[in-house]
Amino acid sequence: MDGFYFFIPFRFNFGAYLYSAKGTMAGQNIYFFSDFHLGRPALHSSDDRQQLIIECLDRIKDDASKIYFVGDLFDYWYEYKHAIPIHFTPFIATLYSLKNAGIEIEIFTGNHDLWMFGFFQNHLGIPVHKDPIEITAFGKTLFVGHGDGLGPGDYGYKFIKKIFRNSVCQWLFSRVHPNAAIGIMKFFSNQSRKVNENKPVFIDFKDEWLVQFCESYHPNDQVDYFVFGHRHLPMKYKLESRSGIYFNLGDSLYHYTYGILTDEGFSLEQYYDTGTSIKTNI
Ligand SMILES: [Mn+2]
Repeated sequence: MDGFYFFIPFRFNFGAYLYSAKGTMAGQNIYFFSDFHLGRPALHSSDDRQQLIIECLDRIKDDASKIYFVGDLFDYWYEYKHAIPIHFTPFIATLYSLKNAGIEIEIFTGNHDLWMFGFFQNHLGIPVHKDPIEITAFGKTLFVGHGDGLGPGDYGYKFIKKIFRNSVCQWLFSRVHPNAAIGIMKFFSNQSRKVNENKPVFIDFKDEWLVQFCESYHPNDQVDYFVFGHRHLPMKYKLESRSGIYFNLGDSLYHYTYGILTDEGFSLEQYYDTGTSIKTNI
């Protein structure tokens, strides 16, 4: 037994030595991704994009303490009591290994994947947020959410969201066999290949609903960074009628961008060059 007690601290110390020797101390930084829309073909096929995302997560994991996935990870998602869509298995396996590597993960639902009923929480131990939250880290306050249904306009979607969140509608949909239900969702997702109409168009910051939401957000509430997805356009906008900066995380359809919070503040990065740039007023 003496040997046993001696062996455990020795292993821990040796492990710490190995980590510092490699220069890969446990990560501190907090990462934010949104709008993968897995299942939908865009600049690349969904499977190729899934692979690019997984490679990016593999590169950042050593300096990450936490990763927020800020909505629309899946172009379609429906989970049954005993079944989930199979097409995102590599990404879901990656979430599992990131969790096992000690990285905290939290997911927000988006307007495409709001039907998350417990799979991520119960089988992967990942909290799922359906509404925006405030985060405090590195002395900064962040207001983080997908961004759907915030600000003026978007009335059609705001109505649909009520139906989608209705438990009777969800119960009815659950009676449809997964081969049919997921098959139909996959079919419609693939339709976007024909039109390529989903590429977002930017006109002016003043016309951006999420900018308007941030500008009018409780002026006395301290928020340093507003962080949203949904718009599919990477943006950094210094607010004019209150303090704080609005960031949009962009997407992994056409921009391949993410946000990172370090002790130096929040910034947007691109992990795969598509020749696009971040829209900003600073
Ligand atoms: Mn989206």
